[in-house]
Amino acid sequence: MAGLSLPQKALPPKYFYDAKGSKLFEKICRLPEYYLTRAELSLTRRHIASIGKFAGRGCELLEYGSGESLKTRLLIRALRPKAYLPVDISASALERAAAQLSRAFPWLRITPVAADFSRPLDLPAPRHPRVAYFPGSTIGNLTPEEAHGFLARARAHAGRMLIGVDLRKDANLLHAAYNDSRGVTAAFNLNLLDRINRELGADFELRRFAHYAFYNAALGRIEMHLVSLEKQKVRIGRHRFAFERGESIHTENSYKYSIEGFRALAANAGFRWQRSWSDREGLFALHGLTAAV
Ligand code: AVI
Repeated sequence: MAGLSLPQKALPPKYFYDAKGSKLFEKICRLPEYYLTRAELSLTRRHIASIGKFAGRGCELLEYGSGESLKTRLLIRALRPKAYLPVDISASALERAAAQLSRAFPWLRITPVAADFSRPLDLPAPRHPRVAYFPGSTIGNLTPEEAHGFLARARAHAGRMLIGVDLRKDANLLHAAYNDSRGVTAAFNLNLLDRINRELGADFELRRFAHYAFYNAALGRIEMHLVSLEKQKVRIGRHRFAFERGESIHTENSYKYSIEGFRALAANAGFRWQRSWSDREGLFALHGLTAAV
């Protein structure tokens, strides 16, 4: 309600991920235009030995996100962690991931934590050095201030961190990744309204809104919006919201960082940048950080 009452209506992107939204996101990751997942997977495969060396074998692996991905599996195989703690806001995604991973790695102690990692977390005390893993460039969905807060909190959870971040690049490539030809990203964006209808008793008509995504070069971010195609009123429970034709709800930012830009962000939050690994095309980076003393 607060977000929809702002002059520029806005909703936090973490609400995309109900069961349907999480499924749609998995579909996005397999789209030909969405290079992020493939680039991160290929850099992880390419550099797994040196990534493993940086993280250290026998650690506790804390992953922000549900982690059923191939990247997580590669890392688990390379690190042989003593424990694996996936943290995710979506209980359904967390359950699925934990079940699949315990089948693949029966020797692994898995402690799922259902929580919103954009807030302070209550984690079990570590028994071994803890390494935090935050793949997928999800940090890009936070504002730089939120990203600073997140990293500062993560510093208290783990002495080392592996963090996947999308690099700055040609705007056309970025544009295509967030405006895929099959309309999956549009469905992912619009599901937010459907979710509000289902869970909060609202009457958004999805055909009266359109997905809109563009690269804001000045701020180094993709912005996703839902644009009202006509002047209309929408009811959510007892509340009413008016939309002008062309007015939008800002639903997501996806910040892109140069290596230097990310290094500065990490340093301000108390992490020392040690090194980064990249895919052959230089699209995506995985950064290795250590907590500064
Ligand atoms: C999860 N996150 C990193 C994705 C991104 O690229 O910002 C979410 C997404 N939004 C549209 N497509 C994918």
